[in-house]
Amino acid sequence: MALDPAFRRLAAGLALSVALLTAPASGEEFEVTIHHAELQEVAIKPRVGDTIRFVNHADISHNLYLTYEDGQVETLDTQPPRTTKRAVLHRAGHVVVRCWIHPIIRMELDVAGKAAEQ
Ligand SMILES: [Cu+2]
Repeated sequence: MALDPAFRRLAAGLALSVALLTAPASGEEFEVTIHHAELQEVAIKPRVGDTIRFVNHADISHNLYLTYEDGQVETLDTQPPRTTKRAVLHRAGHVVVRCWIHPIIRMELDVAGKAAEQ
């Protein structure tokens, strides 16, 4: 079954971009923006307790989920355009962020242990 060409263009154009926001005492907060752009590497170094804020700037809904290294999955539920979802990183290790609706969306990050543990 062939993908609709319009959808194919849309899927290929979806990307995540990342920005580091302020650093409140309880942990840093990173902003990940979902938009139509070239795929680009994202490099953030979050720690346990940090928050990732996902902002949907695309014209379509997403449904992001995080898969932790131990296999635990955290789903952020349906996210309509121009809405924000937050995920607090509660385990160290490798995390993969993907979208149930658009498998092209994928972001990987490594979550370090808490700073106090150093
Ligand atoms: Cu999506």
